[in-house]
Amino acid sequence: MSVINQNQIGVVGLAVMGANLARNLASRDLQVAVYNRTQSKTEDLEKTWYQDQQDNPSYQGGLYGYQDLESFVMSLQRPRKVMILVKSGNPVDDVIDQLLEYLEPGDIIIDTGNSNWKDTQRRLSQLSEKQIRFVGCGVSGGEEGALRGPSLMPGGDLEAVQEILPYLQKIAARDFQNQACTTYVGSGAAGHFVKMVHNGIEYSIMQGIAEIYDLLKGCGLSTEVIQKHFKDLNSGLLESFLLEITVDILGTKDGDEYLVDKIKDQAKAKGTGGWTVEAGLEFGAYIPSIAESVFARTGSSRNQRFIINRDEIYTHISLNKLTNFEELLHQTLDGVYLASYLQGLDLIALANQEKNWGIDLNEVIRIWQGGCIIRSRYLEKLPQIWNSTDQEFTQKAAMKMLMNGTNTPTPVISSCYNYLQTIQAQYLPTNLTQAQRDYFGAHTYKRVDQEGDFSGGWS
Ligand code: 2AM
Repeated sequence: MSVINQNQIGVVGLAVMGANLARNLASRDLQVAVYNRTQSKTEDLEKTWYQDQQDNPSYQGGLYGYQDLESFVMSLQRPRKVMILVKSGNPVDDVIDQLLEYLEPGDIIIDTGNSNWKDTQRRLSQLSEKQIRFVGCGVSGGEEGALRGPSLMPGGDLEAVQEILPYLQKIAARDFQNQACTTYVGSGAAGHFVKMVHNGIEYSIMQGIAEIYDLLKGCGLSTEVIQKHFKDLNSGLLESFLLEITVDILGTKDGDEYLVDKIKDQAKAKGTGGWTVEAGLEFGAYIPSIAESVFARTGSSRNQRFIINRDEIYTHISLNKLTNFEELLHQTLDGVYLASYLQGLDLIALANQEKNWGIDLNEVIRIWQGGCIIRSRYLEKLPQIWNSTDQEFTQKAAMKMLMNGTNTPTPVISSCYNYLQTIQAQYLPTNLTQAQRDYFGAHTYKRVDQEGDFSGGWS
């Protein structure tokens, strides 16, 4: 295929995410050019698309593979729109450099990978010098989402985003009002920053779910019964993607046993959770359960030297002493979802304030309602909670009660509990901390009864 100036959008990088996004675009009647460094992937995708068309004769779009980058770029309508989906880090810069040989001023590069927001900021300014318009676009939903409808978080050059938004709207998931789960998130690195925080929230909720699973296992319940509990939990505000997949996972057998029981407990991470914690430190955001969830994965590779039989030292919740166990579980997980979302929103709000990205948090919450990993019914109620000033987070009582019944480690449930307690505390003991800092280092303190900075006065 070497038609010039014909395709509406191009995709570079055809591993599963890139291939699925390209298929999604083509299935929405768009003419899509595709290119991959290793040509066999381009050919595989062409075959898959051929099959897609056989299965869906109504498809009007096209997907065209190119063997070299030049003819790929030349095949695109101007201003050219090129999505790149390669490994984050140096490969993104490599591909951008290669594209620059053929792109012209006004063309648009959309980085749909999981790039670090600081790289996005750097690329924006480097590319604006060359009059190439750059969009850092967060994508959530995994492989299935990329194919059937992800949540798309584009940020950067406003006009460029407005030009690609009609395409993004076609391929995105739908929110609770059936609107596309995409919007102009904000200027600069807003898109990738919001995606990163999404992942931080995801880590925290996932670890919270794992801790509930651990508590239920500790009670001596079978996987079948635990699955039933998660089915019940997946209702009301907690109706969510992560609980849906947990139910599926807990129902999956490998031979006579459950597959989950055959999986090693060492959790891996690709880095976005850690980046969120770094950003929390940088912007002064209070995100304890996100931090705990990142360290819970690190901690799962604990030093085997110290291992002892946990069944001998852990105490468990006695189910027969609790009449309202299911309600306690529901309230506890509710507290985890709430605290995780609030921490993420707080971090975005602080970064937004400092960077002036112009992020509308209600829009962020809306575009997370469909397609993405942290989607849940909670997101319908979250704006009301986020914008309110007077309400008590009643989940705390259940969280406390559940944790009191056991000494199983619950880093995320505990930190969500502490988070909710802390943000609702009329006063904290940090007056003493300030006093100590001033006592040994003359770091000064503020007084409740007078304006200004004070030091000394110690006997
Ligand atoms: P490949 O198939 O040739 O390896 C995810 O790894 C995707 O990123 C793949 O499509 C991969 O191409 C692509 N990729 C990784 N590093 C790259 C680079 N330096 N240049 C171009 N594509 C790259």
